[in-house]
Amino acid sequence: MSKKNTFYITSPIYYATAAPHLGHMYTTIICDVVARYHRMLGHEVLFLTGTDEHGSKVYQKAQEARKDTQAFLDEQAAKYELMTDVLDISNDIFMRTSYDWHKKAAQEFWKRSFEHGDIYKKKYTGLYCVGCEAFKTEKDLDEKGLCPDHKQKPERIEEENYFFRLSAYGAKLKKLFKENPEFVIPEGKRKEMHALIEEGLEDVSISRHKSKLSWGVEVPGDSEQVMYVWFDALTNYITAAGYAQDEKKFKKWWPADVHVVGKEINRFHSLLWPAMLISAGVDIPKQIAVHGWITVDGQKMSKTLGNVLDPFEIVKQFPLSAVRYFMLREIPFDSDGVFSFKRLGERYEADLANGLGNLFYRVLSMIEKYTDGCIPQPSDDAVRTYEHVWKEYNEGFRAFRFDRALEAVWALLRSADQVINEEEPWKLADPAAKQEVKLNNLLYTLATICHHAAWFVYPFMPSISEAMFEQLGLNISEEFKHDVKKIALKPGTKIKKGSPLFPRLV
Ligand code: ME8
Repeated sequence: MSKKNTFYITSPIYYATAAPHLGHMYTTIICDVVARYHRMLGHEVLFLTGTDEHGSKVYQKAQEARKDTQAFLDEQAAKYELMTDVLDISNDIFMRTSYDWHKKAAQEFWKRSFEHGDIYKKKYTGLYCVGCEAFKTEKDLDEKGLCPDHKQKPERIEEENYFFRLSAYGAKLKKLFKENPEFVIPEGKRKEMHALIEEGLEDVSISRHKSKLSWGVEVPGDSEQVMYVWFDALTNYITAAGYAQDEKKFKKWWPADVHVVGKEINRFHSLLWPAMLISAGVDIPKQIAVHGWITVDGQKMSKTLGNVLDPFEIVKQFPLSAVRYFMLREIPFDSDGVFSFKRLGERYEADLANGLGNLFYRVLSMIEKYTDGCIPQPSDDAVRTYEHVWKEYNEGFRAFRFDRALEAVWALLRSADQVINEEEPWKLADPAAKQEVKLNNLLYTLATICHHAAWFVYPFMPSISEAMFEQLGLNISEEFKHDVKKIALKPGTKIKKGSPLFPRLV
């Protein structure tokens, strides 16, 4: 974590070729959860998402749609922006690479790398997969000569292009990986990148002749060429932070704390991007966090394959909070995973309605009934800070293992259910039992667990967390002014029990 108390997180910027799908939703939710976690801890956060609006794929799609390219992009980008609203995404910036200020900054960056001697021109013949927006070698293709991810035959391209001297950065990247073992997480993904460095890196083509592709950022000093889409797209992360426009802002936010990406674009972020930055004399980001794929029948869900689920439809069928929770609880960050409505329904019932929702409702009902709707005064000095849970929760976040962070919280919730079953507060509440002190201590403990749970679930389910604070008689924005280590419920606080957090689905 940054010592500056700031935290800059980015999602990939998505190709504005078609409407967003579940894969984009997944990454964007992950970033939102991390951004909200840091804000909850009192850090100042910059969270970037957006759209990638250059390159062959975008251009071809606009042509197919028989639309003016920019008008087509405006329509597509609007869908991604709408996704951020519908999913309650708290991004600070929605970046579009067709913005003029981005183009200027990308050109400035190119010049720095050019001046450093890392950009040169040469004649080239290669196989280009439009789906990946990347050149392929024969060994990257399957037995039928198709790109294994997109099931498409790459185009043979022959032209004179600018190249970036990636081959010169093997030793520097090796050093970077050695000195920063967590530069790429999880470890398996770091090892894959390390193996590529060991195999030897080749220079990469970073421009296209305008006669072949005109839709891109013009190469400075050469009006016949446009930048290769990845060169332009990667620089969005610095331009959004103020590069070449606002020194003060840039100093505040850069280097980014983490770029979150899917595994198919790991190599662009973990190898090409750091090399480009070193070349241009800019600091490299602190971490690349690489997640697995949501698959359908064992294949990546993708626009090109056409096997996609629509985020807007999903949240019509299930409450948004449940979907956000489910995706991060069900699919471990480092694995591929399947999205199934059946599993979502099961987790809704078990973890949310019967788990968190039921416990919360039970505890507040008992406080209403036995202590006049006020948080009771405990008589003991039992420790109720749940440090062990916070530790596992924080470790889960550090490793991007949200499933583990949530499991630690749900273990706490289960322990609360168990205490209720063992101590039977309804018996303690019988005046004849003369157990008022014990009852107050128990209810205070249970309320405190609910209070901590409201914090814990905030990044995942912000509106549920807000409702929990409110029903506990608190206010979320006042709460978040407190240091998380010192949170405590004030005895005497009047609760405001409301309707169940997770109503039964019909
Ligand atoms: O690659 N499972 O854009 P893109 C999980 N513009 N995540 C998935 C997914 C799936 N099935 N499908 C997509 C690009 N994603 C470039 C990025 S960044 C400078 C430029 C998510 O529209 C995942 O994060 O193809 C993946 O890396 C990203 O969407 C790719 O989106």
